[in-house]
Amino acid sequence: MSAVQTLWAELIATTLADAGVRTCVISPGSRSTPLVLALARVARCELPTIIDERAAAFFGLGVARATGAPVALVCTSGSAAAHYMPALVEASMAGIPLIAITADRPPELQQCGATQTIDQVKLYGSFVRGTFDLGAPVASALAFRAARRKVAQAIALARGPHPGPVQIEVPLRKPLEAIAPTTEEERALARIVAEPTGLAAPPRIVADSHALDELAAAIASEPRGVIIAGALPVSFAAARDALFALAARAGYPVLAEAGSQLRFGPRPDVAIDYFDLAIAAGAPAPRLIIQLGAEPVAASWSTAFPHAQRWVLAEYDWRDPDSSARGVIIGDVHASLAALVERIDETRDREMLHAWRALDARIAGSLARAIAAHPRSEVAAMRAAFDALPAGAIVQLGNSLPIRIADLVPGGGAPRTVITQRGAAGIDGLIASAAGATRAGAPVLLVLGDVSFAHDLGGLLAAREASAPLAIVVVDNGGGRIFSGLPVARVAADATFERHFLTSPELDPAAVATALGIRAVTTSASLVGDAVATALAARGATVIHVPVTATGAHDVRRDALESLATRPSIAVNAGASHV
Ligand SMILES: Cc1ncc(C[n+]2csc(CCOP(=O)(O)OP(=O)(O)O)c2C)c(N)n1
Ligand SMILES: [Mg+2]
Repeated sequence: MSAVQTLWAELIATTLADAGVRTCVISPGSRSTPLVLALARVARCELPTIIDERAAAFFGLGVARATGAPVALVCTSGSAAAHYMPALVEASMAGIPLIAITADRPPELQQCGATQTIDQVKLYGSFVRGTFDLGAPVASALAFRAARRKVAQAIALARGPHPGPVQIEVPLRKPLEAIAPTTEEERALARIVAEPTGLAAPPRIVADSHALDELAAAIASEPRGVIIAGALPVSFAAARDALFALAARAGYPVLAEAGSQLRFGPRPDVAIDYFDLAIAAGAPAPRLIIQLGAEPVAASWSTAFPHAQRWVLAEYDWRDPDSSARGVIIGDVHASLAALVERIDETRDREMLHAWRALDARIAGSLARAIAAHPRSEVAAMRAAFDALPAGAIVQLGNSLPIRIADLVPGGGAPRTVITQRGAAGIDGLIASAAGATRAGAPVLLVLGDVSFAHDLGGLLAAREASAPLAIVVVDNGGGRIFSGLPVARVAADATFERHFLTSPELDPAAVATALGIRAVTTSASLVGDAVATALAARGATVIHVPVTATGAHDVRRDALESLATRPSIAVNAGASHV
């Protein structure tokens, strides 16, 4: 029996490691046996192992998102590979380098009714940057070098310039178990396996300097501007100084969401903490907007400032949901910001910045009062959880209300890495991906809703692979309460709304976690801080179930705005917004 396939698998394992893959998430199966044995033998990657491929892929997504490094996934043939899809969709939309390695039956077992055999080539359609089909192992030097080149090429493509997932399709034959080289031909192939992988650094897109000149000129002639930042990758923290320097020079308020990596940590006095409420309360309208990151989640944003000239800075993709941008400047955003700082002078007109900041300060007061009046709301729970974070902890925010409510936590303070899932904005895979984020080496706090928790029960098994403390705070408001703020809540019959939209899972998260051997506690919004502090000091995962009121998030927002409106000075700002 030949050792060619064993060497082929070893070549794949060494190339992954040479090209910067440090984590390879394994799901069990037979067809992938040569790959798994080779990865274990080569021992250059961590090999977290997760039964459910869907959770495995979300786990890998979390590792890649938190570390910025490419992460591989290995599964067997058949429907196993299809379970990677949701995480690959998110990875595609959010630009996360995931390498889906799908083991397959060889060509002679395709299209003949062989078991566990489906058409896997290009299974992920347009959601991968590319598919690299290695073909069945061939005992030739060229075939071996081509396989190494394809793996390296796949990883380079996943890393940039438009990062995202790729598929490596690996047909394998029985016997699948490892065989040692014995012939001279096999020893020659083994020497090829031992060769180093050629360097393949992904290229970087640099913005067009004329476009930056034009934007700089627009900023220089417009003192009434704002910078708005939606969700941005963890690596964007490196661009903070450049962004704040630009804002300070231009005199533009910075409206930064929690997921932008700009909201927490030291920052100059251009930051606006509560811009959603500020807009709703009639903040002065900017005439120029610089927009970065994912589309903002703030309720007031989508209809705000339709007449402003809007410029988008984006790493590699077109981001203009309104199809109204004056300019979309694609390229390394950090470099673009630094280039803009150099191109503009310090403005003396800070009228608008002062107006926004004055309004923001008043909102801080009214919000504090509204939260005090609703101590069992999601907002109170979120603030308490943030207050308990140890230095260096990572926060992951679930979609729906948690990501919105995090914007009601005061900004500044200690720097925080905030992970969000805003590529496709799904409520799926949040537990598994937060467990993956622990592989960055810091404790992770995940805050998610009760429906989102129910959606990822399989992720609780993946949470066993957490390598740092993981606190999973389930904000239980009895269903998907984001829908209560949508028009459907008013037009649908109560029973229809409850059954088809609210979908309260009616389960006890602590009991579910306990059944799976995960530590769990149920506590109140006011005491959640203690539970978070304890969980983030302990090994492994803890589920923290926090029952809150059903309408708290909406109550706090409404009360904060109402108490603002009763103050006379708001009229000044409201008037100014129509200038
Ligand atoms: C995978 C996926 N399925 C469905 C949705 C639609 N969706 C958005 S929010 C939501 C309800 C979330 O409820 P919960 O997690 O309890 O958060 P809450 O609204 O109460 O804050 C649903 C079903 C989605 N975004 N992603
Ligand atoms: Mg809920």
